[in-house]
Amino acid sequence: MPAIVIVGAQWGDEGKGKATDLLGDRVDYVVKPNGGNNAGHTVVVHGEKFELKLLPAGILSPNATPVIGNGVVVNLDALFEEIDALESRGVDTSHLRISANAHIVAPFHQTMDRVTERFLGKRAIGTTGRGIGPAYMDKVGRLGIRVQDLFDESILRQKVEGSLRQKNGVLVKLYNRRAVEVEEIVAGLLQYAERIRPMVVDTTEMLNSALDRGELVLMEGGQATYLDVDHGTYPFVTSSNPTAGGACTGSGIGPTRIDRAIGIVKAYTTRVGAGPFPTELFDKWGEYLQQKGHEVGVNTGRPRRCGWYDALMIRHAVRINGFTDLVLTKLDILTGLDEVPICTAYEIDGELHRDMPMTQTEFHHAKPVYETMPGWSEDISKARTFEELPIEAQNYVRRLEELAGCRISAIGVGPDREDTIAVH
Ligand code: 2SA
Ligand code: GDP
Ligand code: MG
Repeated sequence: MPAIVIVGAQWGDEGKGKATDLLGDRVDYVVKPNGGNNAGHTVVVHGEKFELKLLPAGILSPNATPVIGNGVVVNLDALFEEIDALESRGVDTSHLRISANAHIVAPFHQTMDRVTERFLGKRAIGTTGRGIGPAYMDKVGRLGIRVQDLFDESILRQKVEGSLRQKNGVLVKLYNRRAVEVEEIVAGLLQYAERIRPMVVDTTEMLNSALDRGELVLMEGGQATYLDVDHGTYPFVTSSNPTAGGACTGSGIGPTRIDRAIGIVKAYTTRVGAGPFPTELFDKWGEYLQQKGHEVGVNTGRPRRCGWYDALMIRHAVRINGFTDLVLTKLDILTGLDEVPICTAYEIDGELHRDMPMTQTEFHHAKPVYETMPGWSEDISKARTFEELPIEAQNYVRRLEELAGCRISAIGVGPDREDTIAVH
């Protein structure tokens, strides 16, 4: 059996957690390949709501092994807080496995994240403040601390010293902060060493052996295509590669073993944090989507910016990720609109563009050009087949499919596991 990748096709919060949870019963492993506790997935299982941050949504599927891959950055306080909270609700987390090569987000990464954002002022990225960027900077800068370093105190101390030498200079001189003590950090990290030890394995070996045995591995990308540090709206992005290719490096599964790449697409668009957003709405319709869609950040509680569906972004995401199919979520939120606008082109400095522009400057100047489709008013939340949808909703989905150049294989009509239409 092959591997499957799930990727957000917009700016995140498309409902990847629900899609993963839905497939969870049919897969043997659910791997998180990138990101950290900046993610936020809300999964509703038979009316019970779970909010996951660092852990893969697969933690809720008793038959699947959840895995934190090598590409993830792990905040140990956040990890155990989340594990304890789930255990107290009766969720068994004992099957969680963590890559020895995953990097650690130390408290000083969080400090660096927050002071950098403050320093940037109006140019701030609007990060989640979880230290994700600075942890990835240390990884790429070869100053990072890895999970395996928790088992070698002398190496851990050397690494913390190395990382802090550089950071304390910046913190003290540039930001007028007190220096961070090496021993305080080392002690803080070491307190988790014995608790994490049984969970730490060579995850790449474990996953590839599972694939050899014919088992099914699902990779659950964090964040989304337009938050990708290479393909997103740079610099308003996260510091990892949430696109399908990133799932390979973040898990150690080669591209030839992946058989399906599923793009998760919301029936409209949302974004948290700063950065360009051509279809953003500042009128009552933005407010309507925000309220009706409950568009609030799972992690930080920030209201999400809302706008209409952007077909150019999705078509480009289909290409970058090589999507085999799309899951369209939150179609139910559009119920009750007389007309549903779809952005099918941009006007940029007086010129019409039917594809994503090459530069960020152009994207910042892009004004959406809409076509409108007739809306529907019937409640669709109980629909379980495509044919049960009102004809206007069917036409909207078909039009999105045509514009994306990729088939829509499932449609979300509500937050619960069951509120899904499989399209045949
Ligand atoms: P960071 O913290 O360095 O990754 O922030 C950089 C940008 O990436 C965005 N980002 C996100 N966007 C949407 N959802 C995310 N997760 C949470 C959720 C967000 C929350 O699922 O609701 O609770 O606010 C997420 N994580 C990172 C971020 O907004 C910056 O634009
Ligand atoms: P993720 O980060 O991509 O996993 O998405 P989030 O969990 O941050 O945000 C998606 C939100 O939409 C969650 O609150 C889900 O419960 C909810 N959701 C997912 N699919 C649907 C759907 O089809 N309809 C409705 N109404 N809500 C949905
Ligand atoms: Mg989310």
